[in-house]
Amino acid sequence: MGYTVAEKILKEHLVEGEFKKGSEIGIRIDQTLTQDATGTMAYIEFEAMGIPRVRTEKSVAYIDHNTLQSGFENADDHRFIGSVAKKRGISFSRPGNGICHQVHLERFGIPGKTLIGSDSHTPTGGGLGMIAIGAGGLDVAVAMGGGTYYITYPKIVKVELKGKLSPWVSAKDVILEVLRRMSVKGGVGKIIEYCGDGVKTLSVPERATITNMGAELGATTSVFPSDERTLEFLRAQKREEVYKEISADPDAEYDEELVIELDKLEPLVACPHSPDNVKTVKELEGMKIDQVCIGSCTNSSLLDMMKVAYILRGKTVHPDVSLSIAPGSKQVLNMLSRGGELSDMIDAGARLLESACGPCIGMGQSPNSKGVSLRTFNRNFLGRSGTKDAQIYLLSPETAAISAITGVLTDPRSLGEMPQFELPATFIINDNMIALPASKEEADKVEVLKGPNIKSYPETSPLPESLHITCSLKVGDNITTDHIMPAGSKILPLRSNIPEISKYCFSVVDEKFPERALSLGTSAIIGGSNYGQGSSREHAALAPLYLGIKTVIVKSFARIHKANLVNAGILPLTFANEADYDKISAGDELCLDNLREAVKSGNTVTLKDKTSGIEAILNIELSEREREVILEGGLLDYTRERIK
Ligand code: MIC
Ligand code: SF4
Repeated sequence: MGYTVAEKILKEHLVEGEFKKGSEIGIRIDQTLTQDATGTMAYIEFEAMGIPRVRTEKSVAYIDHNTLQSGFENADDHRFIGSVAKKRGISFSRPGNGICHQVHLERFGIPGKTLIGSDSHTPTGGGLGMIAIGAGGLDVAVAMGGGTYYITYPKIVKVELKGKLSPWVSAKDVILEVLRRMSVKGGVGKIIEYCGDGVKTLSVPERATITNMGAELGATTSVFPSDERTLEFLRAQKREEVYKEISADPDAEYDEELVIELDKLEPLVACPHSPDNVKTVKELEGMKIDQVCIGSCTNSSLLDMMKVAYILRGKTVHPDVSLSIAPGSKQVLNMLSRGGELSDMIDAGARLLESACGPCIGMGQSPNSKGVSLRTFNRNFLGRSGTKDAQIYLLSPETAAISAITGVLTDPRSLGEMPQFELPATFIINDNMIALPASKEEADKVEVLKGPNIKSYPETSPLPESLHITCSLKVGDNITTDHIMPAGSKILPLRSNIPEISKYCFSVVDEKFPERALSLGTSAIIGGSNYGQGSSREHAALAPLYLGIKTVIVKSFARIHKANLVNAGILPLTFANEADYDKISAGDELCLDNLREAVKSGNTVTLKDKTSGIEAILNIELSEREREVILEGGLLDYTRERIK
């Protein structure tokens, strides 16, 4: 039997376990990336492990999320990360150099390599034929120390792309179509692998848009083959020496199949408040809009920006609309400047933002009350923009740009004939904003600079024999990490300070939760299905840990969040019978007896609800290794004992 692209790369990196769907495998990690909002915690954890220097082939620390610097906190974090990077052998992409995924694709990604990043959109690297996976900061810290990374051996979904996109229909529409068909839960436990004759019609940045937003499917990752288009991109980046062809064997077997006829696709839009709530632009055409934001790690490549500039050329942004544009990297910005496209944007009245995440993570540009905002981003969760009653629509740069001119949602196909947009044969290569680490000899002299807002990792404790606790919160289905631990300009600067950031835990759902949980001492959360979807932020586990949450009992979990709970030593449990969810209420007294024994060797544990009198069977869906981690009180304690 032949292998798929994903299987080939995983096989080459396999260090533990066997290729059996659903079982845990351990893989060797070649590269890591961090961004600043998750990075400080990852480096606090790395420092706590006591390893002098990273053991990966390449580790890069990016600054791109927290760049508003409205107080000292962000600048202190940047300095902290920069100093750890210098000391520990990590390249440091300075603020202004661009969004981690865009820069990594341009400058560091290598076909056939494995990458984990403390950001859920790390699968962007799949556009280059990498196995690139989003993970919690602690997993990344362990991988930096040379430790193995564990995943459940995924199912592989074949997405066959046929034909060629019609004019003004773009890569964003491809992934919106996949989301429409598979939903935000459809990718859990799966790798999405693209193939078919349509693949060669897409350049690497277009492929990267598709793999990037595969994160919204809940997928482990997404991957494209590495072919002549990959070589063309690497050559333009003056990195052709890292090229390696990788394609699926003709007799490779897949677990599921999906066919997308590119010619038949039309411009699509994801409506509030979920990336899978997809409609055609035609269905909503004419909707009045207040804001357009172009950028983010999904759609900020040079190709995207060239199309936007073309559409804006000689026009003026509609008087009722605010248009902001954030090119994805210094390289993109510089190319736009050299090619004159930047001037088209400025002339049209675009508000230029720095090359960073910005409005995507609620750092500025919050829409007006009840505002309708069109964004080329990947997430439109409730409140993420910073305006709770705003309506956020996700779409392609082409649809965004034309709508900014007309003031209403507009189908870009109304632009008529489309010119050929070609990537340049060479990009401007200038890595002067990537600070290299100190040599081994010099590293000792480098001081790690910690600001006053940088606090230590919360206290953990081994799993007790039994838990007699109160249910401090009950929530419904599809709870995102933006519900659990919101971001935005007020809260994001607190990412290095768990006691402070915990005050906002679940604040969009129930402002009283942190106070209540703290006064209870220890407690449990009950949730519905796909609990913890979205970001990789381990703060969505560390804040509950600090607030005394011992277990989270839900219908089902999203992958990264479940791993983060285990890493934090919080026991994730699922209802054997989903109907039991309805029988438990917030405030109920819950008992889990003989818990250590059950976690050690059982698949279930019985929950007794002393308030309602019911009993419910809960599944313990953990690997051997995860069981040990939980019993010991979390991955930090577990790793300290083992990695030396
Ligand atoms: C996001 O898009 O939600 C983020 C901000 O990039 C997160 C990471 C974070 O919360 O810092 C992600 O996607 O993992
Ligand atoms: Fe940054 Fe947004 Fe991408 Fe997250 S999704 S990495 S916040 S640009």
